[in-house]
Amino acid sequence: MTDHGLTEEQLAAYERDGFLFPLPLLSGDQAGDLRSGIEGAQSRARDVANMFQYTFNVPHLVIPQVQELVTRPDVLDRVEAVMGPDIMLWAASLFIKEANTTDFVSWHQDLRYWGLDDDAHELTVWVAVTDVTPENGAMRFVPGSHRSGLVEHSDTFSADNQLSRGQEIAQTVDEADAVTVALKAGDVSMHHGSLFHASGPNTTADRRIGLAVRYICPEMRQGVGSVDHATLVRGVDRYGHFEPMAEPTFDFDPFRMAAIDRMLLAENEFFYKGAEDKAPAHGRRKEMAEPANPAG
Ligand SMILES: O=C(O)CCC(=O)C(=O)O
Repeated sequence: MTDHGLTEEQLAAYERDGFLFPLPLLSGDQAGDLRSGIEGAQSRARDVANMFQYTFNVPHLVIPQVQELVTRPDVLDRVEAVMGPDIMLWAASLFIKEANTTDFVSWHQDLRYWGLDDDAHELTVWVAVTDVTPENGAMRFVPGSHRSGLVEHSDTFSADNQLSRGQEIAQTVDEADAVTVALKAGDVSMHHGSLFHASGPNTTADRRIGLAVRYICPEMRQGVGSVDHATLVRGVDRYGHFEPMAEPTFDFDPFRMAAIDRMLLAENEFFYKGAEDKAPAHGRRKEMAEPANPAG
């Protein structure tokens, strides 16, 4: 074990493949508490005008339980093993595949539409809030594809694609090489921002819930948008390239909402560059359908 939470072998595997899984984080009971916390917040959000989308797009900024999770020392130790001691939280989002639905995520590279200038200094920790299986829409990763650089994507804006632009890699992806990221509830995977990855629909009777958390190093810059937001969660920011965001003190803290709205609208500049007419009013990802029974 390095003194930062990954073994030398794990670190070498991450560098070689562009991902790592499964890594244990929460017990089954703790994952169950997290699921209840998220679903409880989503139920409360349904009673407040326009709040539902925030639980998908910025769960860490509206649900204190999620904020606590994404700043846990044992999560940051693993991020530090890859990226070094200075870490900023750039974004988090919930990817929920409702039971028996066709929603999917096409083959893509995360960094394609994020405007960030350098792919060596960003990674995702993806937390399995429920069990994740090939049947309920587990991610698939192509080992080593993070070394391709950023490749061309085409936008489909397909209704059941969960990505903001329905973007998909424009070249053939060799799916035969892909690895299925099955995880127990409470486990995490880590992946590089240039990794080719995708996920299929949920053909089971329960929801699949994943929390994707994006960390960057302070030296990164926003190269497309005029302003970007990220909050120092460990170490020192010697650059000041990003505006910080305040932690929520309680669910949907109204004093925080105006700042969140400004951030989401600013993000449209890079998420929707070249497709400005498709940018949603609340920014970032497209509007997600509310489940008929969010707790079920
Ligand atoms: O949760 C999923 O199915 C896809 C998530 C994803 O593409 C990501 O976290 O980068």
